[in-house]
Amino acid sequence: MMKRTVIYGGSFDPVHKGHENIINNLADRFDEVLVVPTYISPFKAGNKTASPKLRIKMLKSCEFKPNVKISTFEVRRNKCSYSIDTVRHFSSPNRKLYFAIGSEGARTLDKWFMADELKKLCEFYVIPRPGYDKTIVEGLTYADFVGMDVSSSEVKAAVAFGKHDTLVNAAVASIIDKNELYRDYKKFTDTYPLFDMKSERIEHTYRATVEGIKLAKRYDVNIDDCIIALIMHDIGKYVTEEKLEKMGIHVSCESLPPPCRHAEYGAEICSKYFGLKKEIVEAVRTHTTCGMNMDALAEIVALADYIEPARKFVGIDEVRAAAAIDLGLAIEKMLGNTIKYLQRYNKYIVPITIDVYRKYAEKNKGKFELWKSKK
Ligand code: DGI
Ligand code: FE
Ligand code: FE
Repeated sequence: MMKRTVIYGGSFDPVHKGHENIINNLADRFDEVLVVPTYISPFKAGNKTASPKLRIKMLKSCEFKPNVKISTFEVRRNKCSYSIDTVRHFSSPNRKLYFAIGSEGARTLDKWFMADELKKLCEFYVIPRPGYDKTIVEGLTYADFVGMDVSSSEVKAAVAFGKHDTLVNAAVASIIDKNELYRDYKKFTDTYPLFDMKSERIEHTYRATVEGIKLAKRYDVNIDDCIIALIMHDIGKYVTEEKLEKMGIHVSCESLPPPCRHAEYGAEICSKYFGLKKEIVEAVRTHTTCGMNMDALAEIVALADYIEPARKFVGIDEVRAAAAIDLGLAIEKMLGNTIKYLQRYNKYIVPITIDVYRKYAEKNKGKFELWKSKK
């Protein structure tokens, strides 16, 4: 009797509810599920990455169905494995092997090491992620379920807000707590009281950070930078210039309307107090008014702040839809809305905001006609 066996690899750093959901779905559809955590170089370990021992401990603490097995094959080899090594290891005459991959993997498959050999040994089983490219690659099998929209990066950001227990099961959360895993971003949230951050603002910041991680993945922007910039984006919201002066941070924003000053304060705090790199500082600086030379990181920070799930601005759904297609298009829509809103309430509009809007509108001219006509 041939056993239908599926291999599901990943760093599981940490295993979260999205993985558990996928593993249990696989367990319903295959005779055997082999969960294979990857080796991670010890040089990468530290606050951002858990040791192999703990990653396996977290996996073993999950309640999987009896046909799920956790394999230490890759971890034990003490070096990075290619998929071909793992597939060869589990090949046997009484197994029909499947190899689970995400939609991203499906598109890049041909570039994989020994792709042709791999295709002879196993069948690829694609698990689409929600919101991802829906292009179907021919010759691959697609799962009849969709993965959940959770990622390990979100768990790491959630640790800084004490919210990881919503994304991982209770046993995994307690391993994270006991071993003080993933505390990297906590040094930023720990300073919130110093800058008088209010609890609603912290909730908004967390939602914007999660939104930013999704955009960073979608647009291939450094996730670590994106998390830090969003955790810090509103840090200047409640501090006064006097307080900053006492901390040795000199700022003067008289030319800016009061609602926009916090971005400038935040940027100076990021630079002078935390010594953060320029890209992050500038992303914080431009998050409210936008700027003429925004990079993708700055675009994501401004957008994630604007479209986080609790926001209810007029026209926000169009900005959300645009953000799934193109960052520049989404910025144009966002600034269009903001300018209309400020005009309606007769508020002073910072000239740069209008310049940036025009720049993006010009750049997008003639593009996305099909998308716009569907609206
Ligand atoms: O800090 P958040 O509330 O999360 O969001 P934000 O940094 O985008 O700030 C939003 C506020 O800034 C909102 O009240 C609108 C205001 N704003 C944005 N651009 C301008 C502006 N206010 C004035 N007066 N002029 C602007 O150009
Ligand atoms: Fe803000
Ligand atoms: Fe904000």
